Formats: sequence, C-alpha cells, structure tokens
Amino acid sequence: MSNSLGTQNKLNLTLGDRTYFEGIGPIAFEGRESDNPFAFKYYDENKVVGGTSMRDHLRFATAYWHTFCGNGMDPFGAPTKEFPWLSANDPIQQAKDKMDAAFEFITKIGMPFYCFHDFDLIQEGATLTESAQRLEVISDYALQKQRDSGVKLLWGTANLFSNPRYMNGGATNPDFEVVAYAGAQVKHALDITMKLGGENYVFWGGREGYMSLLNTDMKRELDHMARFLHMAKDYARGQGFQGTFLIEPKPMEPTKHQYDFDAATVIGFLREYDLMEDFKLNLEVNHATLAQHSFQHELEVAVGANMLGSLDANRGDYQNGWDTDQFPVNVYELVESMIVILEGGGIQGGGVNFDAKTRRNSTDLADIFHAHIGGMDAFARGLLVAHNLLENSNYRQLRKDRYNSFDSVKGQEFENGSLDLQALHALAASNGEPQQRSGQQELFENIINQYL
Ligand code: XUL
Ligand code: CO
Repeated sequence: MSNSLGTQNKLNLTLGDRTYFEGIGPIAFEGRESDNPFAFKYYDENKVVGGTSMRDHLRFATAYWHTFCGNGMDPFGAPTKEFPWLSANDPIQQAKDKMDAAFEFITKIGMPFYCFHDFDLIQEGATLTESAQRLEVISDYALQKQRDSGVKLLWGTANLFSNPRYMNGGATNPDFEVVAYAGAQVKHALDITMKLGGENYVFWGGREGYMSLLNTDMKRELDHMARFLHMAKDYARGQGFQGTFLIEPKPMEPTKHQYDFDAATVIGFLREYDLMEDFKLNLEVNHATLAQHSFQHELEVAVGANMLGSLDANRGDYQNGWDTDQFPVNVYELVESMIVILEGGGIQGGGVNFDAKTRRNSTDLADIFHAHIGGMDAFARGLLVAHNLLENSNYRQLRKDRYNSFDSVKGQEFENGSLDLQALHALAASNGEPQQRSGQQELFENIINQYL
C-alpha cells in the first residue's frame, strides 16, 4: 500500500497518444484500513449485497461536462484549471484529446458508464450541418473507445441552454424558429445516443421556464413542451430506441422558475400530457434542496409513482441557495436515500451519475480522482448500511406498526373504499377520543446511527 502518487501502478493501456493522468493507476478496493488515497475503502464492485453486485446496484457514471469540460470559470473570474486535453485549437483534435482523457479517467476509476450533452463531446459548429458532421466524427471515435474499454453510455442529452439562441427557452421558446432549431438539435443528440447504445435519454429543461410571467403565456409554453417531448419520443421509438426517457426536475437556475420544478410537478405534467409510459425521472440531490425538499423526499415521490429512473449525485451547501454541485460526502443522508431506493426496488434502468464538480481552487488533476473516489465510497457505504439496516434492524416493522390500525376490519374497509363518511362518523362517535400514539422520530433516527 502506498499513499504517494509516484509509486502507484502505471496503467498498461494505450489510450490515444498520451497519458493525461500520469502516475495514477487503476483504482482498486483496499478496504477501510487502507491509507492509500487512491484506493476505495468501501466500493468493492464485485461485492454482492442482497443478491446484486455493488457495481450493478449503483451503476456509476462520470459526467462529461463537469469532469472534462469544467475549467473553474465562474461569474467572478477566469478559468483556473488548465486541462491539458483542451489545449488543441482544432475542435476535432481537441474533442479527440478530451475523449482520450475521459476514457483514461473512466477506465482507471472503474466506472461502467458515462453521460454527456452533445456539445460536451465537441464544440458546436457554426451551422446545424457542421455541428452534425462534428457529432458524427466524435461519436465514431466514442464508439471505438466504448468497444475497446467496455464502458457504456448511461444517457445522452442535448444542451438547449448555453447557446444565446436559447435565451428565451428551447422547446418553450416563444419563437417557433428556435423551437424548430431545438428539435433539430435533439434529433442529432438522439441519433448519437442511439448509435452509442445509450440506455436512457435525458431532458433537463434549464431554460424551459420563465424570467417574468408578464411576457409569458405559460399554458401555451407547457403545451409546446409536451408536443416537443412527444415528437422526440415518437422519433426515437420509430428508430428502435428502447431506453427510458428521463426528465430531470429543477425548480430554478438559470430561469427564475423552471417548469420541471420538482418530482411531483413533473409527474403531474407527464400524466396530463400522456407521457407516463415512456418517461421516468432523473433526480438530482442539489435540485431537490433548491426546491426546498430533501433528496429522500424526491425519491419517495418518484418511487410512489413508479417513476424513479436515474440519479444525478451531488450535494448542495446548507448555507448557499444555489446549485453548488459538490461531490456527496454525507453518509447519514445517503443511508436515508438508499433506504428509499432499496425499498423501491432499486434504480430502474438508470444509474448514479456524478453531476458534481471539484471546487474552483481544486486545480490538480488528482483532485478529480479524490472527488470521485469519495463520492463512490460514500454511496457504497450508504448502500451497505441501508441494506444491513433493512435486513437486520426492526426498522421496517416499526414503520409498518405505525399503520397497524388500518389492518383492523374497519381500517381495511377504509382502505378498500367500502366505508363512507357517515360510517366514519359513526365509528368515531362510538370510539371517542383516539389515544395518543408517538411518532418515535428519535428512535427511528437512532437506528441509522447504530448501523453506520
Ligand atoms: C444542471 C444539470 C444538468 C443536467 C443535464 O443543473 O443538472 O447538467 O444534469 O443537462
Ligand atoms: Co444534473
């Protein structure tokens, strides 16, 4: 075991012309006794938990945009991170270098999946045709990389929020010409996602919302969004795509109000516009907290409607009100989340995508490894604790017991709809004042601490 970069094993793979993460070898599981910062303490991909390997429970993915494109620029300052893979001026060469670096990282960290926006892969061209040509070239390159490494695409998406043409929205833009352009871009993004065997396709509506209601016809924009989603779904299904379409809720930022506000709002929208069959939710931790919910709450809402599709893993900052996209570290909260996920039957076809970025002042390439190792270990530990707790503690029974009065004859009649309001009245009149029953919140909270 070692804790210095220099003595790590070198990776014996040829990944393009150069090695970007020099001196960092494949990250192995060494257990919690290891002091090696370049090793997993909890994530052991082959360890079987409740009949399924950790790898298959968690289905980790790297987010292309933060990890290989996020240069540390913020509204107050210039980029801080000089990624060597971004140094070429030619956009095709730059995209290939970036992909070499990406696959080097993904294979060394041992993630089975990655995720991208179209123009994370390669810079957008000056015209739609040029963009399509560039996407064709880089997706050919990606296909080869995927075949060589076994890494798979968890989901693709189109960036309908960065280009100034989308300042008033993509699918919900009041200008039909922009909506058409967005449609063309989604068609290309779907084409490359399908070509690369993407298992899902995501819509995050960053600018699908409003800055002011005064200039907005909300109902018309929502109708347009639904029409747009139907068109995208019909096109992809027509091409044989069998994956799940995912909507990623977020309440605001960059718009004042985003239409996909939270899980409950999106489920209502999908139901209203007859999209429940093909769509599920991609839930993100920091988006939940921006909506004044806990992540667990969003998970419960999705699981309850059989709509949990995938996760974007990160965390916010309790003192800040924006999307800080930090790597997850809080194991207690992750245990709470994993309880909901396990009780809901696991992540349905999606995975755990680290939509998280290292801090602006984390400028070493090694920091990218520390961040992902930490996030993967935190999730792995959350999984282990939640599974153990569900199997061995009285947690399930305690929660079930809170509702045992509904197992009585009358309680069952209430649940199956054979009691009316007069019958409830008669029951209450004969029973009198109900006895107090404690919610025992502190007892429940202590069980997690016990199993940590
Ligand atoms: C933005 C966000 C996006 C989506 C994909 O907050 O989470 O990166 O995950 O467009
Ligand atoms: Co996200």
